[in-house]
Amino acid sequence: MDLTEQSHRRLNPLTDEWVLVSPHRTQRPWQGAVEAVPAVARPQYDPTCYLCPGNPRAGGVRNPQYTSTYIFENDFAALKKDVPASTIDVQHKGLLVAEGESGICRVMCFSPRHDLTLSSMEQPAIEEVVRTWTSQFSELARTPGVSHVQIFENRGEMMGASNPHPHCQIWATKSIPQAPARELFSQQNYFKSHDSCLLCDYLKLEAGEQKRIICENEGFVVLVPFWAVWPFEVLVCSRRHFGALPELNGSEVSQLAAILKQIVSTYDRIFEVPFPYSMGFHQSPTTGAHPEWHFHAHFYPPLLRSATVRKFMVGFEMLGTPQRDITPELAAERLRSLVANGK
Ligand code: H2U
Ligand code: ZN
Repeated sequence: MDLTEQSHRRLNPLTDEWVLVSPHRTQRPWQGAVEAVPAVARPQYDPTCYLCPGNPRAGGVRNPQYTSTYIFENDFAALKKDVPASTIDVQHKGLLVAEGESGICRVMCFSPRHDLTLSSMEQPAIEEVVRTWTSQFSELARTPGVSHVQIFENRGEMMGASNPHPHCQIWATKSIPQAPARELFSQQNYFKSHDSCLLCDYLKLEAGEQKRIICENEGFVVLVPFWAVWPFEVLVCSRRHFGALPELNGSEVSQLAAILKQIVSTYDRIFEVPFPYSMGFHQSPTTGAHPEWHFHAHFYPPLLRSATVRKFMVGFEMLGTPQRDITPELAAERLRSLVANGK
């Protein structure tokens, strides 16, 4: 079988899900939706922005004149702290089941500057972002009733970001959400059966093959995973085996900041626009011991052919299995060429 020409499916060993790859299909004509190209120039301060320093938020609270990162409890939190942990199973048939889910939702501004992004921020400022993520993770991990902390960023209107001010969200939950729960299951099984870590072993294979690696530094590797679903999806993996941000050493804080800036800047060069994406860290659950868990981040960007044509997860993707045309190897080649050119 030729993975560069023939249709095939690939297994994601982290989630135990399959992706259909159709390399021969990239030439098909496109007459579908064209998304608007987002405006580029933004002011350093926007008086109407609810995240800028000194401005009132939608809930009425006024932001302080913050000068670095800034955290607040989400005014429209999806999860509340005081929810009873009870389970309902209507008529006990296992068909109408519900469970109380409590949690904490915070918003974190990366910078007081309205016009910056992770790609345009200076290295020391991004290191401060990494340190704030770390202290938030530690604090929430210690909070009773929290089993998992999800840090994620929606960037760009296309990904549903409500505001261009550089920010992310942090949701701490009582239960482990679905995506990390699947990864936990796979990593635990692999750890038990191989007596080694799934992602450590995977990184070794990728280091040998090289063709999916985009950029790397002493602490981290960025690659298009063999099983990537989104056209330019990447996985950021620590080289060292550890589970969560508080285990980063001083140089790894700088290396993580540097690699994040590098991958986001590379993304911005693909179509010469601020590249939309949803990204997030997958870290070990905050209860119990997790020797199997390997710290990583996923970037899921929707763009496919140009700044205006996005990949839709519809039809067969919704009803069957996710599908991609451009191979992960070709996507990696394209991204890699932009890292090299763009320095
Ligand atoms: P997103 O851009 O990823 O949607 O994140 C912005 C979050 O900010 C969103 O969850 C919250 C929204 O509820 N928010 C506030 O907490 N206060 C506000 O004044 C507006 C938006
Ligand atoms: Zn702002």
